[in-house]
Amino acid sequence: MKKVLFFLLFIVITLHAQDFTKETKQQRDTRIKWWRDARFGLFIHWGLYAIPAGEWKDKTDYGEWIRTSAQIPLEEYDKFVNQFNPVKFNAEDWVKMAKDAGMKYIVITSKHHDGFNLFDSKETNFDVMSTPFHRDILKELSDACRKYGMKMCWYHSIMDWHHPDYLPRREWEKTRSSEGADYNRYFQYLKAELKELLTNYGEIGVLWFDGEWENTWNTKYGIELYNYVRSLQPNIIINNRVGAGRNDMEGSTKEGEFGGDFGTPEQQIPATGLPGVDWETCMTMNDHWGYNKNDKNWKSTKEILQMLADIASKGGNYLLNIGPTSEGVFPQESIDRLKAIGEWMKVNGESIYGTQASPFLKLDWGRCTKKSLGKNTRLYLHVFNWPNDGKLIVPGIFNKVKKSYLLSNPKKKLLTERKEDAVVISVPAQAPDIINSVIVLDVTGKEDINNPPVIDNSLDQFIDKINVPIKTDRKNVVIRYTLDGSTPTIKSQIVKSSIQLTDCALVSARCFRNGVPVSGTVQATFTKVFPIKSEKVENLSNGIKYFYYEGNWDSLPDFSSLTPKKEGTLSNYSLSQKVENEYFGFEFVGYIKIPEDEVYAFYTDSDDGSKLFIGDQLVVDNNGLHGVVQKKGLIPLATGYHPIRISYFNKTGGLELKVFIESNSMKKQLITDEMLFYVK
Ligand code: H79
Repeated sequence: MKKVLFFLLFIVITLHAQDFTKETKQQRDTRIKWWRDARFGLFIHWGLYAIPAGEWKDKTDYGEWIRTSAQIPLEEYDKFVNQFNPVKFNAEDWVKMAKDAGMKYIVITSKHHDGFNLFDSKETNFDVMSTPFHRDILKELSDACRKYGMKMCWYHSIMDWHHPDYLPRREWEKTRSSEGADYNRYFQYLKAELKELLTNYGEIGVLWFDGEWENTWNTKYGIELYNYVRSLQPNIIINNRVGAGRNDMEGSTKEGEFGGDFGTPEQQIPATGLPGVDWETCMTMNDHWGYNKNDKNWKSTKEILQMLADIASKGGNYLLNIGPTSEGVFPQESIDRLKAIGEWMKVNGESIYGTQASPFLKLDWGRCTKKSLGKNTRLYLHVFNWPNDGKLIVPGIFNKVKKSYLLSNPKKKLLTERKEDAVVISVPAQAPDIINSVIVLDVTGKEDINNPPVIDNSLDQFIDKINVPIKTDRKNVVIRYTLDGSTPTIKSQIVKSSIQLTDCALVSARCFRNGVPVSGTVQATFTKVFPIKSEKVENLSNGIKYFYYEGNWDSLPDFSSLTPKKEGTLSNYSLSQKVENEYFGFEFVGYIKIPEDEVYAFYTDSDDGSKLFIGDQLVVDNNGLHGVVQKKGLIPLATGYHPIRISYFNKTGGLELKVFIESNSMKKQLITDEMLFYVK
């Protein structure tokens, strides 16, 4: 009896696999802390593509994508396996160089899109053990990382141009049949490889997925993989490319989509960070990820270090790439840059590690990072442009200064004085560092910066009235406002979280404390409009008409001049009626039922382009050849039925179409079946 109970218990436990996507904020903060503190890591793109080194036939601009970009047949690419012999590879050298540069983690390509594995995998022969080198590179690297206190992390591609079960095939691979290929079996292979990577190499810091954008991958696989990886290493950190909802190279996760643990901007730094999420910018030192022997377009040490400060000032991490050669060494230009970066980090690392984003909206001379010192605050002023007159002006800060000094010379205190809402620091005539001199400014209490309040003008038109939220996160201030464009004074009305407008207005808002203004003024315009009349239509049924077209377009064609290949009705707009996976378009035509007189915002998320019309008016123009992009437009509508037309086209790559509606009194939501009608 006991045995049976234990067996049942075992079943219950195994069936109830843990859902790691549900954890408390505290659990998450604890897990991610080391990564947030680290701020700086090394990306390594290394594999068979290092052998051609970017050259194929008469072209020299290839990188790690060479197998697909140069359309190299599988059998021919496979020959690199017999040539891969990086005899100069020394794991400890690599780890020491990263460490001396101030990097805290290394992310290396356990497998890139070409499907080649840099480790000893029992799941495939397409791995390093089949090469003349015959050494488990990832074992040597992970041992070296452990020895030097570096976090070892894997980049593992979901897309795989080699595995027979991976789908789809490349469009140009006409002779590589996909008969018998089974994507679910590929998914099992992916998991089996990850099991090796997460059990044979000790503790792994990050799993960095990529190549998730093809049609075959979806959120369900993503969440399963996320949970699988964390079930093997509960504390591991996983990027958002495990899911299926990334905003292209901008790297944020689309609204409502599964986004793993952090966003992944690629080759770019988001203007104001990624609000509310952890993120990491990955970037090449020249123009290629994998080794390209002709690419001499190296970023300077100055550019790299200023980007590091810029990223830290926006609360992100920097993952800087190196593409080692087929001999197993870093390019000399990369080594030189690591060294120079290390020299700066030795003096100034404190201003990067464990810091938080800048409280200032903008600083003319550089950037700022921040640390909490109990009740007080330390600001690191990253000065890119040293003042000519020996006076560094820190604008709009109300805190009392405790002390200030150069990070390169902590013993010598710098003089500071208050000039109205600015602190002026007396600095030496010469910049201590021509790239970025860091000044510490310790102040009393939490930072109190003169940032203006924020007026929510996401809907800036209305019919009868509108509630406009106006907010600040500053303590002990009141917000005062005017509606006529004049600057708010101590006599102006006070905002209580939002204001109500019943007429056109130019809203101005400003923070006050103890009867004096303590911020600049922010303004936004709101316009009162008339709703567009609805139409009287009869014989309506729920649903929408669709017209399906085929063609090779770079932007939306005039569908009215084309003949549809197929047409019919559906309960909602959907791409399900397509015949081809590429080169097609749709028009959805019907009526939308509007619940009340209001200004409505419509959004389309589409890959590639789309447009949304209400009546004859183009409301959302999201045209063009692109990955998933969201565009928005406003229109005032009266209660009742309005003609709606949604046009969409796809050339190649991913496919997606989503349409949202929102108003002052309706939360943003997908258009539902109940809202759509067509004339029978
Ligand atoms: O590993 C490096 C690159 O090989 C890889 N990511 C970095 C870290 C990379 N893969 N693709 N790209 C970079 C750029 C390709 C973008 C596109 Fe797309 C793929 C354009 C169309 C398909 C992603 C998905 C952007 C739009 C849809």
